[in-house]
Amino acid sequence: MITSLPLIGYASGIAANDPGCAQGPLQLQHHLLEKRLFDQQLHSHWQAMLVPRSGSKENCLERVVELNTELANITQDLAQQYKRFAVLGGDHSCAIGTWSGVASALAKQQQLNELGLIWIDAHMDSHTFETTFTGNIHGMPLASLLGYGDTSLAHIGISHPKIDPRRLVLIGIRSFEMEEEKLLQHLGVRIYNMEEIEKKGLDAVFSEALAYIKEKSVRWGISLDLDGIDPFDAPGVGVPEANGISGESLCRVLTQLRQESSLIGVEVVEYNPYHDKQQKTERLIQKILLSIFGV
Ligand SMILES: [Mn+2]
Repeated sequence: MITSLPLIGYASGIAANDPGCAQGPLQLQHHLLEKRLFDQQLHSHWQAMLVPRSGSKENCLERVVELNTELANITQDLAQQYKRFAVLGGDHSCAIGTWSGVASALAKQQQLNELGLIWIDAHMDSHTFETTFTGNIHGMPLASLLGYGDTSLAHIGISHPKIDPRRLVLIGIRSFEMEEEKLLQHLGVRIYNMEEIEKKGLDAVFSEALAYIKEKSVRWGISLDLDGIDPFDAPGVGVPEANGISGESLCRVLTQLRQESSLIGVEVVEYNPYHDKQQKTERLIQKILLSIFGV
């Protein structure tokens, strides 16, 4: 039987400063991403396209919670059925829903705390409302998943922290605030910043990170913020940061995941088509999905 990869669009930018990324998954759908993948022998289908309720800045938190509760229900269902998935964003607040759903599924199978996560990003996304400078929730998903910050975010799905800090690695980091670093260092999270990647090479870093995650977790996932990639290769993001991971190298290391049966799912986020150049980022997203899920 041919299995088809469920694509879940998170068409929201309300948790970002630049809301243009809401258009990201809609653009991918409009440009027939699933057909392009099919041409390369990857079967996929749009399982859902999540759109936030309209509202104001004042009820943003409420709307982000609603949308992520919806997303968590979907990923919980898929994880329970051992179906791999790809969430396509939209701003990175979706990580709260994606991995809360998966953590809830694992909790039902007595595997709470067993979820591993590889987080590829230029930023640490580990602010809370107490530490944030911007108030943007897309800078907070990792703190929420670790059980910190606003409880309406941290308690989506189950009230327990979703990620054990010992089962988390960050790759590509190069822009963060002291408060975020302090939290992650205090928790003992393994962080591969760009300096280390430049020194050791992405292949070595990724292999090491993968081995670390696999050793400690029964099942695990990937959260890929496109701004982790160099803006030359992925210009279509809201918060570009110079000197990132090369798009080609990333696709190369991601092919390692094809054989990994314990990979639960992937999210690829922050695609902002308004900043894209010659559809570079759009094509890269397609290549990323093929690298991970292709034949
Ligand atoms: Mn991010």
